[in-house]
Amino acid sequence: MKRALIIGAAGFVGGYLARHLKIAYGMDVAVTKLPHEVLEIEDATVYDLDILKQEEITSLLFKIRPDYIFHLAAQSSVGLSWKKPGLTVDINIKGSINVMDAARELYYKPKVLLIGSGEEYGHIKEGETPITEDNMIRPGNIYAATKVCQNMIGNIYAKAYDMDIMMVRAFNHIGPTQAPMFVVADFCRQVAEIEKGLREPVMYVGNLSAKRDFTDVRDVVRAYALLIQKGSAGETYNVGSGHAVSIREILDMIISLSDKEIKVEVDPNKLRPVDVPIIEADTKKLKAATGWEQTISLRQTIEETLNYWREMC
Ligand code: A2R
Repeated sequence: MKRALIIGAAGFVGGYLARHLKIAYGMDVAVTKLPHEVLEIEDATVYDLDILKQEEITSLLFKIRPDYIFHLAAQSSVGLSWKKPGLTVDINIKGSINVMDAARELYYKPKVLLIGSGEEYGHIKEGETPITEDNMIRPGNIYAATKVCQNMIGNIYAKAYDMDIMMVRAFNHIGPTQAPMFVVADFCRQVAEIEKGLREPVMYVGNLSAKRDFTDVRDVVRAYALLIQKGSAGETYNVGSGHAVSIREILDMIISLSDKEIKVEVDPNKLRPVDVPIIEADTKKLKAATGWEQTISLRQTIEETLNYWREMC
Protein backbone atom coordinates (compact mmCIF):
# COMPACT_ATOMS: atom_id res chain seq x y z
CA MET A 1 0.00 0.00 0.00
CA LYS A 2 1.40 3.42 -0.97
CA ARG A 3 1.83 5.98 1.80
CA ALA A 4 0.90 9.62 1.19
CA LEU A 5 1.66 12.64 3.37
CA ILE A 6 -0.30 15.86 2.89
CA ILE A 7 1.53 18.80 4.46
CA GLY A 8 -0.86 21.66 5.32
CA ALA A 9 -4.11 19.71 5.19
CA ALA A 10 -6.25 21.94 7.41
CA GLY A 11 -6.96 24.31 4.55
CA PHE A 12 -9.50 24.13 1.77
CA VAL A 13 -7.84 21.47 -0.38
CA GLY A 14 -6.34 19.01 2.16
CA GLY A 15 -9.51 17.20 3.21
CA TYR A 16 -10.65 16.73 -0.36
CA LEU A 17 -7.23 15.37 -1.36
CA ALA A 18 -7.00 13.00 1.63
CA ARG A 19 -10.44 11.53 0.90
CA HIS A 20 -9.62 11.14 -2.79
CA LEU A 21 -6.32 9.34 -2.12
CA LYS A 22 -8.08 6.92 0.22
CA ILE A 23 -11.16 6.26 -1.88
CA ALA A 24 -9.69 6.24 -5.40
CA TYR A 25 -6.31 4.63 -4.62
CA GLY A 26 -6.63 2.99 -1.19
CA MET A 27 -3.52 4.87 0.00
CA ASP A 28 -2.41 5.06 3.61
CA VAL A 29 -2.82 8.80 4.28
CA ALA A 30 -1.15 10.97 6.92
CA VAL A 31 -1.81 14.70 7.10
CA THR A 32 -0.37 17.67 8.95
CA LYS A 33 -1.86 20.78 10.47
CA LEU A 34 -0.56 23.70 12.50
CA PRO A 35 -0.78 23.13 16.28
CA HIS A 36 -3.61 25.70 16.68
CA GLU A 37 -5.69 24.24 13.84
CA VAL A 38 -8.46 21.70 14.31
CA LEU A 39 -8.55 18.87 11.82
CA GLU A 40 -10.16 15.47 11.70
CA ILE A 41 -10.12 13.37 8.56
CA GLU A 42 -11.63 9.90 8.65
CA ASP A 43 -8.98 7.15 8.45
CA ALA A 44 -6.06 9.64 8.20
CA THR A 45 -3.43 10.12 10.89
CA VAL A 46 -3.10 13.78 11.84
CA TYR A 47 0.25 15.30 12.93
CA ASP A 48 1.11 18.81 14.11
CA LEU A 49 3.73 20.49 11.94
CA ASP A 50 5.01 24.01 11.37
CA ILE A 51 6.97 24.05 8.11
CA LEU A 52 9.13 26.90 9.43
CA LYS A 53 10.74 24.30 11.74
CA GLN A 54 12.77 22.06 9.47
CA GLU A 55 13.78 19.52 12.12
CA GLU A 56 10.07 18.82 12.74
CA ILE A 57 9.59 17.98 9.06
CA THR A 58 12.68 15.74 9.00
CA SER A 59 11.60 13.68 12.00
CA LEU A 60 8.07 13.34 10.64
CA LEU A 61 9.32 12.13 7.25
CA PHE A 62 11.62 9.56 8.86
CA LYS A 63 8.70 8.36 10.98
CA ILE A 64 6.12 8.08 8.16
CA ARG A 65 8.40 7.29 5.20
CA PRO A 66 5.86 8.51 2.62
CA ASP A 67 6.00 7.49 -1.04
CA TYR A 68 4.17 10.69 -1.96
CA ILE A 69 4.45 14.15 -0.35
CA PHE A 70 1.86 16.74 -1.29
CA HIS A 71 3.04 20.16 -0.11
CA LEU A 72 -0.08 22.28 0.38
CA ALA A 73 0.97 24.38 3.38
CA ALA A 74 1.03 28.01 2.35
CA GLN A 75 -0.06 31.54 3.02
CA SER A 76 -2.50 31.23 0.14
CA SER A 77 -4.38 34.52 0.11
CA VAL A 78 -3.36 37.17 -2.44
CA GLY A 79 -5.12 39.84 -0.38
CA LEU A 80 -3.24 38.92 2.82
CA SER A 81 0.08 38.80 0.94
CA TRP A 82 -0.17 42.57 0.39
CA LYS A 83 -0.72 43.10 4.10
CA LYS A 84 1.85 40.52 5.31
CA PRO A 85 4.55 40.21 2.62
CA GLY A 86 7.30 39.04 5.01
CA LEU A 87 5.17 36.26 6.48
CA THR A 88 4.11 35.18 2.98
CA VAL A 89 7.77 34.96 1.89
CA ASP A 90 8.71 32.98 5.01
CA ILE A 91 5.96 30.38 4.67
CA ASN A 92 5.81 30.04 0.90
CA ILE A 93 9.55 30.14 0.13
CA LYS A 94 11.51 29.22 3.27
CA GLY A 95 8.83 26.71 4.31
CA SER A 96 8.95 25.00 0.92
CA ILE A 97 12.74 24.81 1.01
CA ASN A 98 12.46 23.20 4.44
CA VAL A 99 10.12 20.56 3.00
CA MET A 100 12.48 19.88 0.07
CA ASP A 101 15.54 19.69 2.35
CA ALA A 102 13.79 17.25 4.67
CA ALA A 103 12.76 15.09 1.69
CA ARG A 104 16.34 15.18 0.44
CA GLU A 105 17.64 13.77 3.73
CA LEU A 106 15.61 10.57 3.33
CA TYR A 107 17.47 7.41 2.29
CA TYR A 108 15.03 6.83 -0.59
CA LYS A 109 13.40 9.11 -3.19
CA PRO A 110 9.84 10.13 -2.37
CA LYS A 111 7.76 11.90 -5.00
CA VAL A 112 7.05 15.50 -4.01
CA LEU A 113 4.34 17.73 -5.48
CA LEU A 114 4.75 21.47 -4.89
CA ILE A 115 1.55 23.46 -5.31
CA GLY A 116 2.02 26.74 -7.14
CA SER A 117 -0.50 29.05 -8.71
CA GLY A 118 -1.82 30.40 -12.00
CA GLU A 119 -1.15 33.79 -10.42
CA GLU A 120 2.54 33.17 -11.16
CA TYR A 121 2.02 34.15 -14.81
CA GLY A 122 0.89 37.59 -13.69
CA HIS A 123 0.53 40.26 -16.35
CA ILE A 124 -0.46 38.09 -19.26
CA LYS A 125 -0.32 39.83 -22.64
CA GLU A 126 -2.91 39.66 -25.42
CA GLY A 127 -2.45 36.48 -27.41
CA GLU A 128 -0.81 34.62 -24.51
CA THR A 129 -4.02 32.96 -23.31
CA PRO A 130 -4.69 30.15 -22.77
CA ILE A 131 -1.33 30.27 -21.11
CA THR A 132 1.24 27.47 -21.40
CA GLU A 133 3.76 26.48 -18.74
CA ASP A 134 6.73 27.94 -20.66
CA ASN A 135 5.15 31.41 -21.02
CA MET A 136 7.02 34.42 -19.63
CA ILE A 137 6.40 34.83 -15.87
CA ARG A 138 5.43 38.37 -14.77
CA PRO A 139 4.00 38.00 -11.24
CA GLY A 140 1.68 40.84 -10.26
CA ASN A 141 1.48 40.41 -6.50
CA ILE A 142 3.51 39.22 -3.53
CA TYR A 143 1.78 35.83 -3.25
CA ALA A 144 2.50 35.12 -6.93
CA ALA A 145 6.15 36.11 -6.57
CA THR A 146 6.63 33.68 -3.68
CA LYS A 147 5.09 30.85 -5.70
CA VAL A 148 7.36 31.66 -8.68
CA CYS A 149 10.30 31.37 -6.34
CA GLN A 150 9.06 28.04 -4.96
CA ASN A 151 8.71 26.75 -8.53
CA MET A 152 12.23 27.81 -9.52
CA ILE A 153 13.81 26.29 -6.43
CA GLY A 154 11.80 23.08 -6.89
CA ASN A 155 13.14 22.83 -10.43
CA ILE A 156 16.71 23.45 -9.24
CA TYR A 157 16.45 20.81 -6.48
CA ALA A 158 14.98 18.25 -8.91
CA LYS A 159 17.94 18.71 -11.25
CA ALA A 160 20.79 19.37 -8.81
CA TYR A 161 19.90 16.61 -6.34
CA ASP A 162 18.12 14.22 -8.72
CA MET A 163 14.89 14.49 -6.72
CA ASP A 164 11.40 13.48 -7.88
CA ILE A 165 9.92 16.95 -7.39
CA MET A 166 7.07 18.12 -9.61
CA MET A 167 5.35 21.47 -9.62
CA VAL A 168 1.80 22.47 -10.42
CA ARG A 169 0.37 25.86 -11.19
CA ALA A 170 -3.16 25.60 -9.88
CA PHE A 171 -5.63 28.13 -11.19
CA ASN A 172 -8.55 29.28 -9.00
CA HIS A 173 -10.23 26.37 -7.28
CA ILE A 174 -13.62 26.60 -5.68
CA GLY A 175 -16.26 24.51 -3.93
CA PRO A 176 -18.07 23.89 -0.66
CA THR A 177 -16.08 24.66 2.55
CA GLN A 178 -13.77 27.26 0.94
CA ALA A 179 -13.14 30.25 3.24
CA PRO A 180 -15.08 33.41 2.35
CA MET A 181 -11.91 35.47 1.75
CA PHE A 182 -12.06 33.93 -1.76
CA VAL A 183 -14.48 35.47 -4.23
CA VAL A 184 -16.95 32.66 -4.99
CA ALA A 185 -17.33 31.66 -1.35
CA ASP A 186 -17.65 35.36 -0.42
CA PHE A 187 -20.46 35.97 -2.94
CA CYS A 188 -22.28 32.74 -2.00
CA ARG A 189 -22.13 33.61 1.68
CA GLN A 190 -23.47 37.10 1.04
CA VAL A 191 -26.43 35.69 -0.95
CA ALA A 192 -27.16 33.08 1.73
CA GLU A 193 -27.12 35.81 4.42
CA ILE A 194 -29.43 38.02 2.33
CA GLU A 195 -31.85 35.10 1.86
CA LYS A 196 -31.93 34.52 5.62
CA GLY A 197 -32.59 38.23 6.22
CA LEU A 198 -29.28 38.57 8.07
CA ARG A 199 -28.23 41.56 5.94
CA GLU A 200 -29.69 44.14 3.56
CA PRO A 201 -30.14 42.93 -0.06
CA VAL A 202 -26.90 44.48 -1.30
CA MET A 203 -23.86 42.54 -2.57
CA TYR A 204 -20.48 44.16 -1.91
CA VAL A 205 -17.98 43.37 -4.65
CA GLY A 206 -14.44 44.21 -5.82
CA ASN A 207 -13.15 44.32 -9.41
CA LEU A 208 -15.77 42.56 -11.56
CA SER A 209 -13.94 42.71 -14.88
CA ALA A 210 -11.03 40.41 -13.92
CA LYS A 211 -11.28 37.04 -15.70
CA ARG A 212 -10.16 33.89 -13.92
CA ASP A 213 -10.08 30.15 -14.62
CA PHE A 214 -12.22 28.38 -11.97
CA THR A 215 -12.17 24.61 -11.34
CA ASP A 216 -13.99 22.56 -8.73
CA VAL A 217 -11.64 21.47 -5.95
CA ARG A 218 -12.58 17.81 -6.48
CA ASP A 219 -11.30 17.98 -10.06
CA VAL A 220 -8.17 19.77 -8.80
CA VAL A 221 -7.27 17.03 -6.31
CA ARG A 222 -7.83 14.38 -8.99
CA ALA A 223 -5.22 16.18 -11.07
CA TYR A 224 -2.76 16.32 -8.12
CA ALA A 225 -3.12 12.58 -7.46
CA LEU A 226 -2.54 11.77 -11.13
CA LEU A 227 0.41 14.13 -11.46
CA ILE A 228 2.32 12.85 -8.45
CA GLN A 229 2.09 9.35 -9.95
CA LYS A 230 2.54 10.13 -13.64
CA GLY A 231 4.31 13.50 -13.83
CA SER A 232 8.02 13.94 -14.62
CA ALA A 233 10.64 15.29 -12.21
CA GLY A 234 11.43 19.00 -12.57
CA GLU A 235 8.35 19.64 -14.72
CA THR A 236 5.57 22.16 -14.10
CA TYR A 237 1.93 21.46 -14.99
CA ASN A 238 -1.02 23.85 -15.20
CA VAL A 239 -4.13 22.65 -13.37
CA GLY A 240 -7.29 24.49 -14.41
CA SER A 241 -10.44 24.23 -16.49
CA GLY A 242 -8.97 25.96 -19.55
CA HIS A 243 -11.78 28.57 -19.60
CA ALA A 244 -11.63 32.01 -17.99
CA VAL A 245 -14.85 33.69 -16.90
CA SER A 246 -15.26 37.22 -15.53
CA ILE A 247 -16.06 37.78 -11.88
CA ARG A 248 -19.18 39.58 -13.15
CA GLU A 249 -20.37 36.37 -14.87
CA ILE A 250 -19.79 34.48 -11.62
CA LEU A 251 -21.71 37.14 -9.70
CA ASP A 252 -24.62 37.05 -12.18
CA MET A 253 -24.75 33.25 -11.98
CA ILE A 254 -24.86 33.29 -8.17
CA ILE A 255 -27.51 36.04 -8.04
CA SER A 256 -29.61 34.19 -10.65
CA LEU A 257 -29.73 31.16 -8.32
CA SER A 258 -31.57 33.24 -5.71
CA ASP A 259 -35.13 34.49 -5.88
CA LYS A 260 -34.26 37.67 -3.91
CA GLU A 261 -33.87 41.13 -5.54
CA ILE A 262 -30.18 41.90 -4.94
CA LYS A 263 -28.35 45.18 -5.63
CA VAL A 264 -24.59 45.28 -6.34
CA GLU A 265 -22.21 47.86 -4.83
CA VAL A 266 -18.42 48.22 -5.08
CA ASP A 267 -16.59 47.96 -1.74
CA PRO A 268 -13.24 49.80 -2.05
CA ASN A 269 -11.76 47.42 0.58
CA LYS A 270 -12.22 44.54 -1.85
CA LEU A 271 -10.20 46.26 -4.61
CA ARG A 272 -6.52 45.25 -4.72
CA PRO A 273 -3.55 47.54 -5.46
CA VAL A 274 -2.86 45.70 -8.75
CA ASP A 275 -5.19 43.24 -10.45
CA VAL A 276 -4.30 41.02 -13.39
CA PRO A 277 -7.01 41.27 -16.13
CA ILE A 278 -7.12 37.66 -17.40
CA ILE A 279 -5.68 34.35 -16.27
CA GLU A 280 -6.62 31.18 -18.21
CA ALA A 281 -4.82 27.81 -18.24
CA ASP A 282 -3.65 25.78 -21.20
CA THR A 283 -4.08 22.24 -19.84
CA LYS A 284 -2.61 20.22 -22.75
CA LYS A 285 0.49 19.23 -20.79
CA LEU A 286 -1.57 17.99 -17.81
CA LYS A 287 -3.91 16.04 -20.09
CA ALA A 288 -1.07 14.50 -22.11
CA ALA A 289 0.77 13.38 -18.95
CA THR A 290 -2.24 12.05 -17.04
CA GLY A 291 -5.41 11.83 -19.18
CA TRP A 292 -7.13 14.22 -16.71
CA GLU A 293 -10.45 15.80 -17.76
CA GLN A 294 -12.72 18.22 -15.91
CA THR A 295 -15.83 16.42 -14.60
CA ILE A 296 -17.69 19.09 -12.60
CA SER A 297 -19.19 22.12 -14.39
CA LEU A 298 -18.87 25.69 -13.12
CA ARG A 299 -22.64 25.86 -12.56
CA GLN A 300 -22.64 22.66 -10.49
CA THR A 301 -19.79 23.80 -8.24
CA ILE A 302 -21.43 27.21 -7.75
CA GLU A 303 -24.80 25.65 -6.90
CA GLU A 304 -23.18 23.30 -4.39
CA THR A 305 -21.14 26.14 -2.85
CA LEU A 306 -24.27 28.30 -2.49
CA ASN A 307 -26.16 25.39 -0.91
CA TYR A 308 -23.26 24.86 1.49
CA TRP A 309 -23.51 28.51 2.62
CA ARG A 310 -27.32 28.26 2.87
CA GLU A 311 -26.73 25.46 5.41
CA MET A 312 -23.96 27.35 7.24
CA CYS A 313 -25.81 30.67 7.69
O1 A2R B 1 -2.74 30.00 7.59
P1 A2R B 1 -3.64 28.92 8.13
O2 A2R B 1 -3.75 28.93 9.64
O3 A2R B 1 -4.95 28.82 7.42
O4 A2R B 1 -2.85 27.54 7.87
C1 A2R B 1 -2.55 27.16 6.53
C2 A2R B 1 -1.35 26.22 6.53
N1 A2R B 1 -0.12 26.91 6.91
C3 A2R B 1 0.93 26.24 7.44
N2 A2R B 1 1.15 24.94 7.67
C4 A2R B 1 2.32 24.59 8.24
N3 A2R B 1 3.27 25.45 8.59
C5 A2R B 1 3.11 26.79 8.39
N4 A2R B 1 4.09 27.64 8.77
C6 A2R B 1 1.90 27.24 7.78
N5 A2R B 1 1.38 28.45 7.47
C7 A2R B 1 0.15 28.22 6.93
O5 A2R B 1 -1.40 25.72 5.20
C8 A2R B 1 -3.59 26.25 5.93
O6 A2R B 1 -4.13 25.35 6.85
C9 A2R B 1 -2.77 25.50 4.87
C10 A2R B 1 -3.07 26.00 3.44
O7 A2R B 1 -4.43 25.96 3.26
P2 A2R B 1 -5.23 27.09 2.48
O8 A2R B 1 -4.71 28.41 2.79
O9 A2R B 1 -6.69 26.84 2.68
O10 A2R B 1 -4.85 26.75 1.01
P3 A2R B 1 -5.56 25.70 0.08
O11 A2R B 1 -6.73 26.36 -0.55
O12 A2R B 1 -5.78 24.41 0.82
O13 A2R B 1 -4.49 25.55 -1.03
C11 A2R B 1 -3.37 24.72 -0.84
C12 A2R B 1 -2.32 25.13 -1.82
C13 A2R B 1 -1.59 26.38 -1.42
O14 A2R B 1 -0.24 26.17 -1.76
C14 A2R B 1 -2.16 27.45 -2.28
O15 A2R B 1 -1.25 28.49 -2.49
C15 A2R B 1 -2.43 26.67 -3.56
O16 A2R B 1 -2.87 25.40 -3.11
O17 A2R B 1 -3.41 27.27 -4.34
